[in-house]
Amino acid sequence: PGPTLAVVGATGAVGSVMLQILSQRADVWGEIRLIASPRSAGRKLAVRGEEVEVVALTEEAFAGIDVAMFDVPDEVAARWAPIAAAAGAVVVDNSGAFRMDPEVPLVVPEVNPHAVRMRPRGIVANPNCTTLSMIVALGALHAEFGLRELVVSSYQAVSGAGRAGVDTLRQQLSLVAGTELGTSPGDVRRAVGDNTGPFPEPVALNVVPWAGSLREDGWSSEEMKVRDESRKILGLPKLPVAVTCVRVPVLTGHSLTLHARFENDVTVAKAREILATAPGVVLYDDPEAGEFPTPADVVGTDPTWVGRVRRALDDPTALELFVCGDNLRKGAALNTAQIAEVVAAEFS
Ligand code: 2RA
Repeated sequence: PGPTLAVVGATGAVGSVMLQILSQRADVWGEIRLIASPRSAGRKLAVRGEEVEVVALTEEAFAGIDVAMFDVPDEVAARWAPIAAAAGAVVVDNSGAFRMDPEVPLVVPEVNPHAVRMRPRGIVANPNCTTLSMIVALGALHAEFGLRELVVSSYQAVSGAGRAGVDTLRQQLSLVAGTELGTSPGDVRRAVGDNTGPFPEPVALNVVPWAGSLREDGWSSEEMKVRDESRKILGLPKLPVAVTCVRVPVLTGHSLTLHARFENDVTVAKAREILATAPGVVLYDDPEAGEFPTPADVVGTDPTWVGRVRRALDDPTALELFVCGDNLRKGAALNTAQIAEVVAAEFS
């Protein structure tokens, strides 16, 4: 049998997608153990067509585990990932707790798979979903053209904020559907009430230029993550990156517009060739036919979708792109599973 795998946080929004992904991909695992908070212990969840009982998160739960995936809040990962690593597991962590630790590699298998092996703490980090929704396409272009500057705007789905984000949008939509709301200042806000869930403003019939928490000088934590993580994954520690993160009324599927400036002049033909052949990327770009990716069409799929590829009007070294991907799959569970599979290959 293959190495043993623990899924920590099996009952959460990403954990549920992880169980689907583990059931769909080529099975490289021996035992799969499902771990969650004591509250969820005893529940039975389906993985690989079998019902598996969830066990409580304790030190003993990691006995005999080779690889442990973590899909839990930052503070839970910060406490428990080192415990799992000390018990002998290689941890693949999807929280923000270790991503910028210099002793923890931040890995996207299509971009920097070799980094997996440099893990002195026994922990490998999975990037944030917003970074992940663009980085495979961007990494492919960087490998050919040499990235010099990046300007990003995100259009982030509510499931990035977990089950609470999804519940909030659904509830708000039910309050505004079929009304005349959205025609006078503040009418949507009054209709949905003060409880805006994990978002600072109503998200139904709206866009909210905010994700995460406040950092220095007015930047949001999400914006800093996109910048810091892109630099680390691409190995470009000084890359100039400007980011604005925006939440939109989409359930699942993060989209981003990119302005990427490269070392030399670029052509759209070459960029299209790269994107059409890069593993994990689908080029879907035919403006004459009105074809470009949208979150409603790409939700539930694995690739990074790219459309609207143009050369910048005023800079022959820059490209403009629209990218779109499932923030719960490639943006979280799928990339974690891919990293874990790279680690699993070390056991054979
Ligand atoms: C979000 N990126 O979309 C965050 C979650 N990791 O809110």
